[in-house]
Amino acid sequence: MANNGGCEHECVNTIGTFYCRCWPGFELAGDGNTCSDIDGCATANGGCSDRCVNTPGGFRCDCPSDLYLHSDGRTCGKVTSCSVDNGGCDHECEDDSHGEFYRCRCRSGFKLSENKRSCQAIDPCLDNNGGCQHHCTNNHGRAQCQYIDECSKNNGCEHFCENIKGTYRCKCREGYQLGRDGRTCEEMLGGCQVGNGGCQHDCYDQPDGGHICKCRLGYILAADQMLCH
Ligand SMILES: [Ca+2]
Repeated sequence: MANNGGCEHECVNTIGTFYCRCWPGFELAGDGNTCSDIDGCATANGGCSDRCVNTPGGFRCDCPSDLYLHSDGRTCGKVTSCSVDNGGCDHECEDDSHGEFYRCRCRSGFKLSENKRSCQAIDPCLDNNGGCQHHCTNNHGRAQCQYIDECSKNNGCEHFCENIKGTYRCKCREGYQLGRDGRTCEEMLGGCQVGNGGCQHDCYDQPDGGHICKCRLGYILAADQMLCH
């Protein structure tokens, strides 16, 4: 129906006519079209033992910071012992030697949240790549290692590709260095390419990376191994 039948939320078709319906937590206003939030805190404080907070379409109970919300979502309780609601702990609850609440603990692979009650999974891959050589995936709190050879797919390396922990890097042949893009290889300038290697006449690059100067016929190399006389 055009314009949703004028209904703010839902328009329900019936035989020959229609009516408006609101989402849960809202009620239809007297005009039969608009919906307004039901104040869940208006009746009996929403059943909350302490603070009731009305929200659009719902409401929730809040507790002062030194109390915790019972699993019923209504009652605030002071934690005195693990025997009550597991001390409000998600996983393990520890009493002290007098049988009074001491602290919550989480099973391995989980850590205690800021509220000191609930436990949240630790991503095992954040710690030393989960011990994986290559890719680590968080499988419900356990590290799952995957071998992915990034070098086997197109990686953009100009010369070589080296597969390393969790990723890869490009490498270049001897005499070349990796460009700033981490992919291309640039020839390393040196030897005879820079200022003729300091030679007055001829310069010869050597396989060991060095270079030597030689003089043209009729000249001999000076003691500095560069000038000719
Ligand atoms: Ca409400």
